[in-house]
Amino acid sequence: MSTLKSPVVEVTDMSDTSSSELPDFTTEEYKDAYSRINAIVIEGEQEANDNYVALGSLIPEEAEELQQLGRMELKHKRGFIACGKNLGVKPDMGFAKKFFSPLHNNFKKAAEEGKIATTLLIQAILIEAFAISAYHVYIRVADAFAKKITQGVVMDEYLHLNYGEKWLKNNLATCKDELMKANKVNLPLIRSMLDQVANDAGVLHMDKEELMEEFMIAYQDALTAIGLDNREIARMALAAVV
Ligand code: PL3
Ligand code: FE2
Ligand code: FE2
Repeated sequence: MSTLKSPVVEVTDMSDTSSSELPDFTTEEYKDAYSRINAIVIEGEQEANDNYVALGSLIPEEAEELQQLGRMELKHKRGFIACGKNLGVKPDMGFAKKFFSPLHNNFKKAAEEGKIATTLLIQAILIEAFAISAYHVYIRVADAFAKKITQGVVMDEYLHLNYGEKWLKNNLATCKDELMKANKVNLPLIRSMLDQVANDAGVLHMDKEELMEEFMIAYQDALTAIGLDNREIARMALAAVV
C-alpha cells in the first residue's frame, strides 16, 4: 500500500517588487525618489508649523497650545532632515514647495478671511490624516533609522488631528456648512497630491492602494469624532472621487 506524502513546496515569494519587502536603500533609483518624498515631508512639517502659528492668531485664547503643536512640527522636520542625511540624499525642496502650493494658497486665503473651520479642516484634518496614513505605510518599509524617527512622529500627529476634531466638534452647529464647502474644494487636492506622489512612493515600496485605505480610515474616523453622521461622512468622502 502506498503512503501519501505531501509535496515539498517552495513558499517563498521571490518577487522583489512586493511592497512588504524592504527596498535596497542604497540604489540611485531609491535615492532619487527619496529626494522628492523626503522634501515633501520636510516642507509639510515646516508649513504645518506656520499654519499652527497662523491659527494662533485666529484663536488667540488657544495661541499657546497652537504654538506648542507648531514646535512639535519643527522637531518632526529636524527628524526627517536627519533621515535624508542618513541615506546621503539631498531633498528637492523646489519640488516640495510646488507640491504643497495649491493647498497652501487655500489655507492662506482662508486664514486671511478668518475662516477657522476651513483652516482647521485643511491643516488639522486633511494634512494630518494624510501624514498619519503615509507615515504608517512608510514605517513598514523604512530603514531602521527612519523607522524609529517616524514612529515617534506619528504619535504626535494624532494629537494634532485630535486638536482639530475637538474644535470642530465644539463649533459644529455654526460651521457645518463651511466645513462641507471647504472639504469639497480641498479633499480633491489631497487626492491629486496622492496621485503625484504614488510613483515615488512605489519605489520606496509604499503601495498606493494601502495609502488610500489608510487615509480614508484616518479621515473618516476624524469626521466621526467631529460628530458627523454616516450619510454626511459618505457625502464628504465622495468629494475625493467625483
Ligand atoms: C504635519 O504634521 C505633517 C505634514 C506632512 C505631510 C506629508 C505627506 C506625506 C507624503 C508621502 C510621504 C511618505 C513618508 C516618507 C517619509 C520620509
Ligand atoms: Fe508633523
Ligand atoms: Fe502634525
